[in-house]
Amino acid sequence: MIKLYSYWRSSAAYRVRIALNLKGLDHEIVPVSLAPGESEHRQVAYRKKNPQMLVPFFEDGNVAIGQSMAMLEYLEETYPDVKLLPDEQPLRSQVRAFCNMIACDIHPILNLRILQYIKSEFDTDPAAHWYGHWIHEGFKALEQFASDGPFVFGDELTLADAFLVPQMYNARRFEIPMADYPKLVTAVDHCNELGEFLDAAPESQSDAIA
Ligand SMILES: N[C@@H](CCC(=O)N[C@@H](CS)C(=O)NCC(=O)O)C(=O)O
Repeated sequence: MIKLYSYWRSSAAYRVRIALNLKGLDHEIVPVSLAPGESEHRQVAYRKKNPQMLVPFFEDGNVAIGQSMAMLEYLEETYPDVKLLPDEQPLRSQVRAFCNMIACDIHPILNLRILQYIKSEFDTDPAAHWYGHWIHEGFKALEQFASDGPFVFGDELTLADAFLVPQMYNARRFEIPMADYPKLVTAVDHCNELGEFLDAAPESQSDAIA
């Protein structure tokens, strides 16, 4: 049985939850709290599994993998019945590039530990200003690569949608206006009508805090 160590509001875990649902794979979600005061991801039991002390973490029998992109590629190669990467080039690489814009260039600098570090070292709460700046920088570029819908890459649901939905969930949580990104909003709103996305949403998780 596949196990995904996850936190309800972790957007990296949210990507993998979406892919597991889209591929229709049986799995167990194991909650790991990132909440201040709990920080289970820093405790010995979890640190032994993932020395990077980040969620998600993934197990499939004897296979253990950190890093959401690596998990998604493992799922794609091991369970190819439902494909989330197009077969044909250059589309396959364009989908990967879109995912990497989020995974490598937007998400890492908005992560909890980065916001906490800036707050403690510079005595300022960066959440609204810093977050908004980097979301707009990233989303302006993503918008240029998105199709008119229904999904990021047209009619084909791909990993690009699984990366975009969680990142926009976070942006909306910080009340960052999305009016300049109509193509991204179209894709996200369309995805959010599908059961696989709704079941993966933070509010649908057993560890969600109302
Ligand atoms: N590149 C990693 C990023 C993982 C990551 O940043 N996870 C965040 C939650 S979305 C986390 O565990 N943060 C804990 C912290 O910042 O202390 C991946 O894609 O899996």
